[in-house]
Amino acid sequence: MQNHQHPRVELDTINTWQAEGVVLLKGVFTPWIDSLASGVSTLMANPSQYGHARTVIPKDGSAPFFQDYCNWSRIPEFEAFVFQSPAAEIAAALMKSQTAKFFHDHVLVKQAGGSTITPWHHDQPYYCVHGQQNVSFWIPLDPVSEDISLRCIRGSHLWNDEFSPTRFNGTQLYQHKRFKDMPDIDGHQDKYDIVNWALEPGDAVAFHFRTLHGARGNHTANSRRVFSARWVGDDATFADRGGVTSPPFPELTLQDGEPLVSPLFPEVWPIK
Ligand SMILES: O=C(O)CCC(=O)C(=O)O
Repeated sequence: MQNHQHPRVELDTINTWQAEGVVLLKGVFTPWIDSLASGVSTLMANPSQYGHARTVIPKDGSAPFFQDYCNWSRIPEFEAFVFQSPAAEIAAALMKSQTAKFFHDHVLVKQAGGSTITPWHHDQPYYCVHGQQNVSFWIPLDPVSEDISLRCIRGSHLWNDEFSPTRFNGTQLYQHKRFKDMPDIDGHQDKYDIVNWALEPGDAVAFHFRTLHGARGNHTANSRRVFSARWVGDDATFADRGGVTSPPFPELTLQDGEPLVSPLFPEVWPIK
C-alpha cells in the first residue's frame, strides 16, 4: 500500500521505522551514488577543519577511518543531494513531519583493511538537538557485506536512557556525567535485537538519532565509503548539552529549547 502524501514511501516502511527506529530502504538513492562518490573524492583530497580531528588512525598501522562532516555547502555534489534527491521527502514521511530540515552530512570511509571499530553509541547526545522527529540515512557508496555493515538495535530509540557520547577514538566528548555509561552490548549480544543488512550502492539504512548503532572494522580488500545524511522535523529544538557538541556549530546562538531555526539547517521539504 502506498502513502498518498509521500508516494515514495510505503506505509509499512513508515510503521516499521516508527516502531523499530531502523529500516532498510532498497535502491532509493541509486541515481545519486556516482555523484556522491565524486564528492567524497573531492572531500578526501581537501578535508574541512573537522576532517583531521575526526579521522581515526588505528594503532596497529592499518588504514585510517576517514571522517568529516558539515561539507554540503562547499561540495556541490553533496548540496545537490540535499536539495534535489528524494531524501528530504522520504525523511518527512518517516518522521511523520510536515517539514524536513537538513541537519548535516557526515562522510565515513573505512579504508581497505582498516581495523577501527565504530563503538556502540547513539547520536542524539552528541547533537545540539532535542526532539523525536529525526532520521539519518546511512548510504554506502560501495557494496557492503553484512559483517562490515551498520549494526543497529531495534527499538532502542524508544528506551528512556541516554548514553554518554564517546569519540570514535575512545575519548569522552563532554567533561560532565549527565549521561549514562553504555552497557556492554558485545558481551551480551543475545539480550539485544541487533539487525544488520548487506547493502548495495543506492540502498540506505534509515535510523533514529536515538537508535543504538555501531560497526565492525573493515577486514575486506575494498574501501567502505559511506555518506550519512541527517534530518530533523517539526519538533526539533536547540539542545544545550553543557559542552561542545559534535558537530560543534559554533555560529549558533540559540538557547536550550528554542526552535532549531538557522540558515545552517535549511528547510528542504516541502519544496518552496
Ligand atoms: O559508518 C560507521 O561505521 C558508523 C556510522 C555512524 O555512526 C553514523 O552514521 O551515525
